[in-house]
Amino acid sequence: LNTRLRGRETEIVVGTEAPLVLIGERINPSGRERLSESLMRGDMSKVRQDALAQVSAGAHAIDVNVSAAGVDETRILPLAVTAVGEAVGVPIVIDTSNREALAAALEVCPGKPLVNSVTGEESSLSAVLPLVKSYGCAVIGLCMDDRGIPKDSDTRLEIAHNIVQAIEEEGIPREDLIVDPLAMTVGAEHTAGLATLEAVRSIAQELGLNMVYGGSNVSFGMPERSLLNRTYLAMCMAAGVGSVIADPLDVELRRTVAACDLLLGHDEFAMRFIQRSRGGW
Ligand code: THG
Repeated sequence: LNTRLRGRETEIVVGTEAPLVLIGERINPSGRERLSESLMRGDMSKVRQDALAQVSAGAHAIDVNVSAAGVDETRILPLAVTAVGEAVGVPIVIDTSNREALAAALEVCPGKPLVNSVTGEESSLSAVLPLVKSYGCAVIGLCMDDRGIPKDSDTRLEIAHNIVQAIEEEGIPREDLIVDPLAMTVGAEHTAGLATLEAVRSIAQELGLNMVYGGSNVSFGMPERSLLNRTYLAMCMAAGVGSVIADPLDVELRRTVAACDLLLGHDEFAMRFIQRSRGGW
């Protein structure tokens, strides 16, 4: 199963048999005061710079999230999406829970973007899926609904199943859904990593769907974040995750991705691993 995304210049494939797709997380004001301030002023220079830096480091797609107190998302998200589309040619991941902002961003977004995201709630499905259908894009389905984020993997699987049914009823092809099993921090609940990993395994086995997750979530509030993030990514890749929203400027993460791609048989003749090793990553 392959999910195709397109930017202004490049097309990428998310799939269980393909190398990991790294989606740059850095255009997100949470924890980034300077980005927040520039977004409040409607200044897109930092957004352009962050997009370029991430793609130069090896990001295959760019997540764009402008949600912060004092930012009018409906006005700013389309500006940010336009700025990223001009700065880089890779596919864009439109990260918002605001429907008006999503519609405005889709109107200006080049290529075939990934909508981040829809949940299993009826109100979310009925607002987001018609937009996904009419723009012909792909969508991330979060494994949560009106009951919140499930602690167990069975309920996550059940919600993923409900979302598949809803997208098929809407006439959206199955390959245009990427399921997010929802990674949570081990700082709040020490079994959170295990629960999400079990959800990854069962969604791969039972539904055979493509998956993505927030690669920095698992370490919120913890020391050694990079170590936790890259170790968890290796586990998730082995369990069948095809893409991650993470920090491409983290060189140790990039080394882990290259190693996992090779060890999982997704790097023929070890070409990319050897090339990157020679190039000093
Ligand atoms: N699933 C989906 N989308 C998502 C998430 C998810 N989008 C948002 C988030 N989770 C993924 N993105 C981030 C972006 C940044 C951080 C974590 C997740 C992060 N930032 C540092 C902080 O807040 O401390 C700041 C980094 C810096 O200063 O450079 O941790 O789960 N579908």
